[in-house]
Amino acid sequence: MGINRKIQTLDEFTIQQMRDFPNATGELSGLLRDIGLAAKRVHVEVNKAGLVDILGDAGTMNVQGEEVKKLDVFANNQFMGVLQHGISCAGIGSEELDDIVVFDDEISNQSKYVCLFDPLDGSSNIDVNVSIGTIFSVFRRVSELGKPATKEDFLQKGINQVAAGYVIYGSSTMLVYATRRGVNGFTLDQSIGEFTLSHPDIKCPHKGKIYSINHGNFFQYNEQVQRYVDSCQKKNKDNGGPYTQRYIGSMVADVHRNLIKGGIFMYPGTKDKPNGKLRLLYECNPFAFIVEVAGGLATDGKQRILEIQPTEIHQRVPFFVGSKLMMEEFENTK
Ligand code: AHM
Repeated sequence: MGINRKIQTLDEFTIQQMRDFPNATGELSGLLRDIGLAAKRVHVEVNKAGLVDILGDAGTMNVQGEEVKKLDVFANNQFMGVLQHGISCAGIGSEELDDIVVFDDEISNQSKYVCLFDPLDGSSNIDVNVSIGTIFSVFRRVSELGKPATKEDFLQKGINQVAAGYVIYGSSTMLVYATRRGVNGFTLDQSIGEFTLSHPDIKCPHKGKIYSINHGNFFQYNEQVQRYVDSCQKKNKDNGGPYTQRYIGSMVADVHRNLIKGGIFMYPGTKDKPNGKLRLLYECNPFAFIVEVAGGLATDGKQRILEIQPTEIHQRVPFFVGSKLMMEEFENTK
């Protein structure tokens, strides 16, 4: 994968892609533009987080019973705000909100898409200056156009995603998104305030040398996971090991690195929490889609993430995602 020197902005790129489809309405380009705008606003706040009183707790718990940080609230409001005021989204689901929000107005009811997002993933890392991110997922509605969106629009299998992506607020800010046609990465050029195409047509290497897992929970994992983690630490004739362990604890950064360099990321269930920690709709589905389009695989340890029929918007699943051959090594570990 080369770095593209010819500058193409996110808008130019999505419009160019749209031109290949004579019947395209431009709604998806509009939605991605809205997401890009919210991401730029969050980028600004993340970068000055150490300077202003935006760190620390907002003093409330989110629906998962976790502490909500102030930047989480800000990011949630930004993404919800741009999508509500845009013309491409009929409603949203957010990790931070109890329930879906349907934008029940004349224009939004005509919109083809709904969007699910985790506005600021890895928020426990905010106050220690570690990369954090936004994750999003876009579905075409199954409900009737012209009427308000319904819960069924959000409770679709991941395989139905039209687009999915993430923004990483790291050493630079990047927006990466996938459609069925490919995965492309855009780096924020601060001099012009635009995301510009820097990583065209990202492919996940079939094999890598990185495994990412919270080792602290090792004895809480099932035997298959324990054996696989053991094997990652050993050399055998096939694996070219031992592998390198890398775990930031900020999923966007961990999966982004493994997507580019090759690797496997695991957040298994534990004895106490058999479904793990990560949410199917806001975290696992979008990353499963992105990594699969890039040539990798994603499962819950038993079945493909993208085939899971969600039953509720905040459900959690164990998550294994990464390079194809490493995922197969894991699946073949008994
Ligand atoms: P958050 O929703 O509180 O931000 O938690 C999600 C994050 C992921 O980014 C990361 O992969 C995981 O939690 C790390 O969890 P743990 O500290 O249990 O390993």
